[in-house]
Amino acid sequence: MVRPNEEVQALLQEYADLVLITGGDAFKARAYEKAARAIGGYHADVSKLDITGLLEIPSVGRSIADKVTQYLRTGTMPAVEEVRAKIPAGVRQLMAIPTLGPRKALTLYQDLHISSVPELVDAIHEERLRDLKGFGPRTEENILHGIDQLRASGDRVPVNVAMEIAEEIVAELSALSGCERCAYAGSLRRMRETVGDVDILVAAAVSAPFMDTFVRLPGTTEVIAHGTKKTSIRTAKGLQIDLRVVPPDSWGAGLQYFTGSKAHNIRTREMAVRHKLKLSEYGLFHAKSGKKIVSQTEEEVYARLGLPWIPPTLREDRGEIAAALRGELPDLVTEADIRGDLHTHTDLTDGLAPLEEMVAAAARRGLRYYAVTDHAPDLAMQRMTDDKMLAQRERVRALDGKHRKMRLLHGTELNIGPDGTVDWPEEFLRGFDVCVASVHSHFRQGRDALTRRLLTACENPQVNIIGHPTTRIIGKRAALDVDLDAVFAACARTGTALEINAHPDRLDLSDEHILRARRYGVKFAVNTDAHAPLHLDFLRYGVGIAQRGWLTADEVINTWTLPRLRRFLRKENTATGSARRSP
Ligand code: DGT
Ligand code: CA
Ligand code: CA
Ligand code: ZN
Repeated sequence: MVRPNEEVQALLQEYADLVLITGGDAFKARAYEKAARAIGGYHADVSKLDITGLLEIPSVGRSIADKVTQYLRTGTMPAVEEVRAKIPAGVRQLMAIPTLGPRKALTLYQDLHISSVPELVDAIHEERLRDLKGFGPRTEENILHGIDQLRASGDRVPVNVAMEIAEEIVAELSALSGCERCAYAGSLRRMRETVGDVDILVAAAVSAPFMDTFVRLPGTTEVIAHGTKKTSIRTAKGLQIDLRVVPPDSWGAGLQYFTGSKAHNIRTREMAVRHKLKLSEYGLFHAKSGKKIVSQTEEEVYARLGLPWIPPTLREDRGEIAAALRGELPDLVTEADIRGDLHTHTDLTDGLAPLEEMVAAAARRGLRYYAVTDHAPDLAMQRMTDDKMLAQRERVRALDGKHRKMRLLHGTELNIGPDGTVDWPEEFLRGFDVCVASVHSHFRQGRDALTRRLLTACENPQVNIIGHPTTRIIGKRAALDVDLDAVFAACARTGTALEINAHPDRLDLSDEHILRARRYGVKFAVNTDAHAPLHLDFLRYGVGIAQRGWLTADEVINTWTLPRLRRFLRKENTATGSARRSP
């Protein structure tokens, strides 16, 4: 079930890690890392490409293409095996700890023979790291914090990984005869940012054919339980999938029950009790007589409890029942509401595809506007210059209008420097249609400095959107330690939008931060931050998180018409609205 592209990506990424950890050439490691990402994001199945086809993938040169061919033919990549043999697997795990890079991991292994996370924790508690060069009490604290984060994300998988597998299985099971309904439920249907296990529900009179097909799916590596009501399997990546088959008549009650969350279900069950009813996965029953009242659809179940249907993304017991009772459920933003993407990259910086390809892919998705926002020069490794940026602008302008229904905006992703200033002077910035500004360095300045830094960016009349505002990488890097309430207030006051970065590794802002920010009247932008055409598909996860933050379309600037968006981008009628962008 894993795409060959992802297999190859993981292998090349591992190779890059191993090169770094063995003190190898950093340039070489970067080349492999780039190729890994390029292959992971490539539209065609690599296992169907010959050497010429492979060489057409950006960042893939002869030597990498040869290694990939070898792997696809034989199932192993000798270069990887060779370095693997030199380094225990546990040392690679050390590298995965946030804040602990390959160099430190190698030092720990060579000097203290530490080759696993538990060994590292022991060594810290015994203060054995103190004598190493470059390790102080602060480093220890950071490492322990990093280990906590790693554990907190535990065995949960990113929502997109779970979604791809779930959709394949739903398609397989839906094709079987006797399948009346089939859907995924649980945290995946609620679009949580990570998923513990996938829950799939089928409505059918006879369950055996579904259970049997399920355990025989090519991605199944372990059968945990095989029953008539519930069967659980594990995939190669360790993800558990539960399949439940319910009688067709119980579909609505089953879907409501297995969608959860548990906390939401406790509320609905309590409401049932107050109505002298009993709610289970089989239906809503009279408490006394046991007579079934409704069970076929979710709508019926909610209606009989005196509630409108509640969208799954709201079912977290965060006030949705009370809002529903008052008739005040938000009219949630949907993927169809999104008219444009305001944060995307091309191969002019670290994107994988040329401008024309990105734009064509966006047009195919039916977007009405699309902003190209490559990295600004202070992110030194991207080697941006004024001339390159202006030349790109010419290309964007020339391309604008070629896709009948979609307009192009030229923008940039600025770097918010340690003092809050950005890459270019105001005059140069005025030439852009839209500026995203993000923190890409100096993550640990301390709370006051970081807060001031973000406030300064908001006050900048040319900054329209704060990109991935907390810079967290799920399971890898913690959110910035910053006074978010001050930032939210500043965004509202200055007409600066907060990004909801849709990349499944980021989903930044998170749902909880969105809930807090919206109380300040902040506007949001749900952006993909696409570095390849395939990444445009991440939009759905950004919209999922926006829904979990209770957002309506009106609060999301990229659902607006282009004229309304352009007025917002001028930052007029706000505290900093003095300097206008050129028309
Ligand atoms: P996850 O898998 O940790 O990401 O979160 P969920 O919400 O998918 O949780 P899961 O898979 O344990 O259970 C699926 C749904 O089943 C859950 O959202 C609500 C429903 N459920 C209701 N009551 C219970 C209960 O007592 N035990 C379990 N296991 N599930 C329950
Ligand atoms: Ca689940
Ligand atoms: Ca489950
Ligand atoms: Zn960025």
